[in-house]
Amino acid sequence: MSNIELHPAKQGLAGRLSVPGDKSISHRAVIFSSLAEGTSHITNFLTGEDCLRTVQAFREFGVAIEREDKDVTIHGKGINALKTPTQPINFGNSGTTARLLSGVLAALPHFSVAYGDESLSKRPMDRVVLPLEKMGAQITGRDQARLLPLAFEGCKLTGTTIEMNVKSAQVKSALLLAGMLADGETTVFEKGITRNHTEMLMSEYGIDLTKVGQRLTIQGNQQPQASDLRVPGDISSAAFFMVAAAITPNSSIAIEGVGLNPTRNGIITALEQMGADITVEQTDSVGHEPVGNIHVESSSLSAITLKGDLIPNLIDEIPIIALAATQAKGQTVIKDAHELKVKETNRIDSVVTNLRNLGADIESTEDGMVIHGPVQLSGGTVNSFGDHRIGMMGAIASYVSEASVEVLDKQCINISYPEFFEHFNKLQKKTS
Ligand code: SPQ
Repeated sequence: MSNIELHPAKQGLAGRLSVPGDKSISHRAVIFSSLAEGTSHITNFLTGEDCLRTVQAFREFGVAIEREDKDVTIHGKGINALKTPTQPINFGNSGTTARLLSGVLAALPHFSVAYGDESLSKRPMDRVVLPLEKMGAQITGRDQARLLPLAFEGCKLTGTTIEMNVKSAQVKSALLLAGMLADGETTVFEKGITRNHTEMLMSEYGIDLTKVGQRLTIQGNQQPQASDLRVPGDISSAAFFMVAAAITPNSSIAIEGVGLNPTRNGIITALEQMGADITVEQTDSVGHEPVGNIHVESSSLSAITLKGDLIPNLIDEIPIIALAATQAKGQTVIKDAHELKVKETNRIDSVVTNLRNLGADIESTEDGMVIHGPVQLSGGTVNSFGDHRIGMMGAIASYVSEASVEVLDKQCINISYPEFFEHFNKLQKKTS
């Protein structure tokens, strides 16, 4: 385990940066390109460990994938050319690989076995296994297939109608992928709006999908066609430095080329509601994804209440929003966020424990947390518990703490943001 000691940013933050490619889109681009017919080129691919798990999974199915840093070339030969993996597939720490590929593995005519690391082995898989079983999937696994490892018999699925009981883009995506490979028609009723990158990419790769309100319908036996794609910067990574600039005095930063998909931009809404000095300018679109630049200055923040439909739109940003709330005036309430309990860690517990250790006034609730601010954080130790977003929250807290912050197990940040510490150092103004 490697730790790092980080010091307050006494002079403030300044500069411009481009955050790495979007994690959700990078996973999905590999999935569609690997199932496609033809050669696909993906640029600005996220080289974080999670996305490399998805790459490795398709290599086990015999797909030829070349990678040179952030450029990935995938030589798809179509669904029928995939080969049966000869060994168990390691999904590592990646919930997205585990959930989305369950939809694919269940529907392909191949036997496969998948497992994950200690954290992923605790995360619920029944949310995908049960609806896939309704389509005829044959999946066995630990604790009645509630947990990894799972074994997929691999058989032809039959489309059906599924009403989702959890607001989850991973479950929706698993079912749409299974539906694309099944016989007949699959209809998925979403419980609420969640990130829609799977739907956007289906259209890029030539897959027909219809969406009417919360109802998604896909015809089976569709073969994706190769496509070239540039992955936008990840707004979930940008969020750490957006909050950093807002809470650190004497700061002004710009983050360029960030994906601004309306199902992912809740962090912008939250910071605007808190009164942050933030400007967003859309410059481009890649495929169906809007992209732009975000400029943030030091701000005087006020408390807010976050709840309901906004929660899925900023679910991965809640740790860093909680840090922002420690610097905001008043009582911030975050509710309807039970899903935080089944992430890489229980993120209600890991956020509250760590921010409290740094001196924050924060309590957990059954479905979120309550934070009183502003509080001068003292510094101390942040245990990432192996969760990348908790590690990054701790690192950003050091900018505004009185003394240094030691982040334990810093290498977990490579899961989603390999350049994090490079950017972290680059933005700090040096003493003149
Ligand atoms: O892949 P993983 O480990 O589940 O990653 C996380 C993250 O913080 O990076 C969650 F822990 O993001 C999920 C996100 O919470 C990525 C995701 C996706 O790409 O579809 C969707 C969200 O999960 P869910 O369960 O709400 O669909």
